[in-house]
Order: sequence, then structure tokens, then C-alpha cells
Amino acid sequence: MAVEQTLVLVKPDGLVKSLTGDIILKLSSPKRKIMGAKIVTVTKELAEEHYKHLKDKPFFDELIRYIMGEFHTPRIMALVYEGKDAVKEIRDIAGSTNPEEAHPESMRGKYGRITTGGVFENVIHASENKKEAEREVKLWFKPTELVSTIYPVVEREVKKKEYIWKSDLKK
Ligand code: IDP
Ligand code: MG
Repeated sequence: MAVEQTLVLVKPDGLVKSLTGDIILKLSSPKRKIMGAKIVTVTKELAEEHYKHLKDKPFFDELIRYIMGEFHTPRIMALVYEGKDAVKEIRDIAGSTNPEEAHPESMRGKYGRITTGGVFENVIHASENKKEAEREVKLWFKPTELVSTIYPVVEREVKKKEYIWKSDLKK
């Protein structure tokens, strides 16, 4: 079986509940490696693109507000894991979407909840299948943000502004 890369997000409720350590520990295995990691403030554009398959659902607006951190903190932790069968294995560790139905030892079963407003606050996102994993890894990370990539990369020249430390500015 080929090596796969999959996207994991520790959602804003996971950060507020200080679950990043637990989640990383639970996902640790000699079978897979973290190839990218960052803390992100999720824009509306990114949130809507990530969850575009759900845009007709009645909970879509709440879901966008949830992932943008309106109910907790405007941060998520994004990770790319690489390994054989990584997509399914990590999805299994995450657990079923509905935290009430998730296995009690899965991350969602252990730490998730359904709010009175009806949002599934399930602390972690894990790509659903290989196709989604590719879409999501490419949506959340630039090739240069990953230690190594499994998808083809090309080089192109761009001219752009960047922020640097003021003290590094040479006169
Ligand atoms: P997944 O995260 O297990 O892949 P999706 O169906 O892709 O599940 O849904 C994305 C997210 O939307 C879920 O993780 C959960 O936070 C939220 N969600 C999904 N279904 C419901 C629902 O029926 N009610 C409330 N929130 C939901
Ligand atoms: Mg999904």
C-alpha cells in the first residue's frame, strides 16, 4: 500500500480544552510522521472551502462559526501526517462524526459534545478518504510548508511583498 498524507485539525474547542498534547500523543506511532504543523486563524473563505460539501446543511453557518473559533478561540492547529494507511487509521482514532455515537476511547467519543445549539463540537478533524485527504492537504498547506510532499510540485517565480523584522532592514 502506498504512503498517504492526511490532514488533521485540532479544532478551536480542542485548543481551548488543552487537548493538543493528548491528540498528538494518541496519533503518535512509528508507522507515521508529522510532515507539517502550524497554528492558523481560519478565514471565512478557508472555512467555507474546507466544508463546501456541507453548504446545504442546516448547520452549515454554525459550523463555519465554530471552525473559525467564534465559540472558543480563533485558532486551530493543522497537521499533516504521513504513513501507510494513515487516512483510515487516523480517521478511526478520531472517531465517528457524532460524538454521542463515537467510540468512548476515540478522540471524539472521549472529548466531543453536542451543544444545546446542535453543533457537533468534536475537537478534531481527520480527512475522510484519500481523495479528500489530497484536497485538504493542498488546501491547508503550501508545498514549502511540508517537510516532504507526495504530490508533484512545480516551481514558479513570483514577485511579492513580505513582512520582515524591522531590525533586519538594511539601510
Ligand atoms: P467529519 O468531520 O466526520 O468528516 P462531516 O460530515 O464532514 O464529518 O461534517 C463536518 C463537521 O460538521 C463535523 O465534524 C461536525 O463538526 C459538523 N457536523 C456534521 N454533521 C453534523 C450534524 O448533523 N449536526 C451538527 N454538526 C454536524
Ligand atoms: Mg468530512
